[in-house]
Amino acid sequence: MLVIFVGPPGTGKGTQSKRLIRYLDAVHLSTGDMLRAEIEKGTELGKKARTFMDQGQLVPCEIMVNMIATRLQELPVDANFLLDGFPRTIHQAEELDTMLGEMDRCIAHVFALETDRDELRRRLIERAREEGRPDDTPETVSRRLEIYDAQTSPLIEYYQKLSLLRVIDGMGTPDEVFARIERALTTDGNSPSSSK
Ligand code: B4P
Repeated sequence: MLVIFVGPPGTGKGTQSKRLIRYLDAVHLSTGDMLRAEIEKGTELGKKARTFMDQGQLVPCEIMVNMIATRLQELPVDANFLLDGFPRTIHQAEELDTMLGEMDRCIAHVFALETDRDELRRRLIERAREEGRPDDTPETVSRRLEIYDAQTSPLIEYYQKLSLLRVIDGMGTPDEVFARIERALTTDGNSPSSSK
């Protein structure tokens, strides 16, 4: 099974992904985590990505598509996997469709996590206080939300047209949000291990 999380920064994609990979026994592919690991290691890719991330910009698509393509090639053919933070543009979604077609895999669900803007800002400012992420400053958060609206939110309609979209209310505690995701999976008739 392949599951994708879409949503604005701070909506809980990473938080819910960690729960869902345990539930589905899936591999977690988080592009944000991959980029932060490259920055931590001081690679050329990390240095380049950092200049975009620190300003709240998306990292160029060719970098992200190559990164995901490499990871997908490394996965066992029948692995359940969860994409967290990819795709973030229509171009990335189309590239993903091509990659999956070549692998003879298809997307089972796209979960769109919806959260109020005030709550998103509150969570990210809180995370800035706790973790000191350089892209969580108030100015950068505003920029990231603008970029989400302009470049990522069109994915909602893209996946709606493909009948893959499941809208999940992202308000409430992480456990409450996860209970909604679990319900959406089970009401669809899919058990965690079905539909490769
Ligand atoms: P990501 O790492 O994907 O970061 P995110 O969108 O900020 O976080 P997420 O929605 O996962 O929030 P989280 O669960 O952590 O991306 C970072 C950057 O990498 C991007 O801005 C971009 O520059 C670059 N990038 C990544 N992928 C890319 C791509 N495909 N193309 C181009 N560029 C790309 O939650 C946030 C906080 O809220 C946490 O502190 C959490 O504890 C808290 N929280 C979560 N759920 C909560 C709840 N229900 N109640 C209270 N708090 C909650």
